[in-house]
This record gives sequence, C-alpha cells and structure tokens, in this order.
Amino acid sequence: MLIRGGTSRGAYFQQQDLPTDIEARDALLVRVMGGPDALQVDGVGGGHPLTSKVAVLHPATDPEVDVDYLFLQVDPTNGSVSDAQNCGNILAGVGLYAIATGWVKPDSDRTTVRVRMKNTDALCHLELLTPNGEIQVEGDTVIDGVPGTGAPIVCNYLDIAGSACGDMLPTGNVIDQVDGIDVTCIDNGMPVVAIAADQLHVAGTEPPEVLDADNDLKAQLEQLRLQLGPRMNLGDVTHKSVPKMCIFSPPQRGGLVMTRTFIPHVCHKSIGVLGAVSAATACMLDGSAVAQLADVPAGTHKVVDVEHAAGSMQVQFQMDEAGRLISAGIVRTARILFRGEIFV
Ligand code: NQM
Repeated sequence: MLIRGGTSRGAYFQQQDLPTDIEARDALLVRVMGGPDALQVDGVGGGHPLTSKVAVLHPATDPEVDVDYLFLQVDPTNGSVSDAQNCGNILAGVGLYAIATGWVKPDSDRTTVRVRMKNTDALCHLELLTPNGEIQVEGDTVIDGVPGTGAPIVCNYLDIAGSACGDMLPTGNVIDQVDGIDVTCIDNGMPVVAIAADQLHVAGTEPPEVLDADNDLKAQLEQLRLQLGPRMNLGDVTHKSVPKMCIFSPPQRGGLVMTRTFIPHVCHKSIGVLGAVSAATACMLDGSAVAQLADVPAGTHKVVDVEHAAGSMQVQFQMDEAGRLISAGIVRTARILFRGEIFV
C-alpha cells in the first residue's frame, strides 16, 4: 500500500514479500522508489526524504504487540537505505494497514493497534476511530503541513527515552560545546542535536528553502553532526539519517518554541513527530542549550505546540511529581492512497 502517514508518504510492505537478504531488499526498495535520482522519476518516491520512505510490517508474535514495524529511509539522491531511525509519521499509517489487512480486528467504536518500532524496540499504541468496525477516514483534525482534514489517530509513545542512543542525554551532559557552539544532544524518540539559532548566526524563522540554499550553514551543521554522532553512541553517521540538526528560536505564535530541522541534509518542511518530541523535551531541561528560548507551561500534564515552518505540532507530555517524563503523545491523520502491485 502507498499511505500518507502524517506529513510523510511511504510504501508499506509485508515483510514476507521482500527478500530476506538485506542487500537484495535495499536494492529492490531503491528501485521501487526510483533512485538514485533527485526526482525519483522512475519510481513511486516523491523526490524528497519525506516522500521516500518504507514501512516493513509483520504481525507480531509477542502477545503484548499487534504489529512489528521496521522503518527504512531511502535517500532519493544517493540511493542509501537506512534503518538508523524511527519515523513517527509513517508509524501513524501502520494502524490503517493492520486493520485493512485483517491483522487487527476493529472494535465497534475505537480500536487500539499496538506497534513495536523494530528500529529501536520502542512501543507505541495507536488509537483509531472505527465506528461500526469500519476505519473512519474523514474527520475534523487538521495537521499543519497536510491539506484538508481527516480522522484523528492518537499516537501514545510508551518508552522512547534513549530509543536509539541508549540514554536520553547520550553524551551524559545537558549541554556540550563543539567548535565553540553550545548544543544539547537528546534522544527522546529521535536523536536530535538542539542548537539556538543565534549560535549559527541565523534567525531560525527563515523559510526552509532559504536555509536549504545556505551552503555555509549546511557545511557547519554537517561538521557538528559528524563529530557528535559517535558521542551520541550512533557511531559513524556519515551515511545515517540521524542525528537530526534542529535550530531553535523564540516562539512566534504563542507556542513552546520555533524550530527548523535538518533531516539531516535537507530542511524539513515542518518537523518529524518523534523529532518534535525530542525537541520539546530539550526545551524542558534546565540548563539545556535551548531552554532559555522556550515558553514551558507549568504542571505535570503539559500540552505544548512545537512551532515549525508550516505551523505547529502539538505534543502532550505526562510528567511525574519530580518532573521526570512518563509518556508522550501526539495526534496525526493518515490515509491509504492505494493498494496494488508494484513493478520493478
Ligand atoms: O521524527 C522526518 C517525518 C520524519 C521523521 C525525519 C518522523 C519523526 O517527518 O518521528 O516522523 O526527521 O526524517 O516523517
């Protein structure tokens, strides 16, 4: 199936339909997407990392889980395939796939689909509206970065701290200095390097195309990323899609903070889901490189808007009395675009 999940689009496969040999699987997926080619004209990719994504799915054997989900990022230009990150947007479409395929029997009102993200072993419970046992597609939920409205899919992340790096603060510090720049390296679902815009001599409010055209900025970010990857326990990140490089500035629309995120070589049109959870978490840590830019609400249940170039993403946090994070949640929409046979 081709599914729009949140602000991304991907090809969703059953694991049994793909080669078990990883090299053969990756070569097939590059062919399916139409790479390496910036336009991906000979495939179903959309010529951007956000539309060159793959989900590999399998009914889970663990009784606590319904579906095992492996996310693969196919790089449109160099044809590399990376499993180094999760994707919370493509994850939002997994529930639709599982119900449409009959792996999960829908309840008569709403249905929970329990997903294991195999990239990091973290769990997410997706809640979908299923009136009379049918998937509801239409609804009033708007997500910035997608035209129109759809039925809400509530994504509750259960254990995402340190998902890929082993620790929420993988360097052991709330702030580090590299090349004279203050950064916070964080992984609350997605490895992210958080940097204040003024440290990079940008406003942090520029349109993504303007930042994408700034080769000096991109070279500086890549220098930082290559140095920080190993310190974040990610090893050599030259060919990996993590860590994401997130630039922070004060909120412009009454939200938590404004962001621009390089994923990692192209500026995101909005922000990734788990990227937003990590970005918001960085704002809540006293003494982080970006805490002073953010407007953090009080209380143990926090609902915050992470602002980005296309609007904002709402993230909900439950903390304990000591201020430690217990869980995070987000609302997405998703839509099955087609199901069928792909020619290679
Ligand atoms: O952060 C883009 C996206 C993503 C990943 C990226 C994502 C997430 O917007 O969970 O969803 O950061 O590469 O789909």
